[in-house]
Amino acid sequence: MKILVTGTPGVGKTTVAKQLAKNLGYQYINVAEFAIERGFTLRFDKTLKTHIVDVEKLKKALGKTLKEMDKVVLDTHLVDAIPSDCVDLVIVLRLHPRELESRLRARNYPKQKVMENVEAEILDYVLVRAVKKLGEDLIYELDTTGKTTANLVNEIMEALKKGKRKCGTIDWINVLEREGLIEKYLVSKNQ
Ligand code: DAT
Repeated sequence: MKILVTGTPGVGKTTVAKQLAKNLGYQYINVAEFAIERGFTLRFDKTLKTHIVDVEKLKKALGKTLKEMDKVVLDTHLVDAIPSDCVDLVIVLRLHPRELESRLRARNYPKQKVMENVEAEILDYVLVRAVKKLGEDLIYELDTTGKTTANLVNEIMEALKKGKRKCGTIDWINVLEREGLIEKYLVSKNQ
């Protein structure tokens, strides 16, 4: 079984993926580290303080590595770098945009990077990429808001055991509208 844990940066992928791998006795691959260690980066974006990854090179190398592995948990927001025939289950972690914003601020991310990631979470960006690239049938989408890592890992183990899949159940736009927060996040800064 090969499990991908994905989601917008800051939702808790690394924390959950490491604990899940530990509980299952699986190997763990942090795809960002894998890419940097092998030099699959094109440049460093100083404004966003982030490495721009050569997705095609990374995908090829990951494909090779994953073919030789059986029990592994992978962690990345770069769904496009995952070869489609190489994973059996895709966990898409979601987080309330307000909580995501405060976590990314706490990480001292540049303001632009915080807002881009919060908008991506609101607009289901990673989920949509995962559906398109890997297929809805592999996806288990999980709202992490207010849940502990232990809770989340238990829920994933349960989904694994029962073969449960879940996709398209989270609608942040609706939630933000109800909470009166939609304009804070989605109204153009020029208005
Ligand atoms: P990601 O790998 O998606 O970027 P992370 O695992 O590095 O995310 O976690 C981002 C931050 O959030 C980090 O400071 C730890 C914290 N965090 C992770 N899971 C959490 C949880 N279930 N509840 C509260 N905080 C959590």
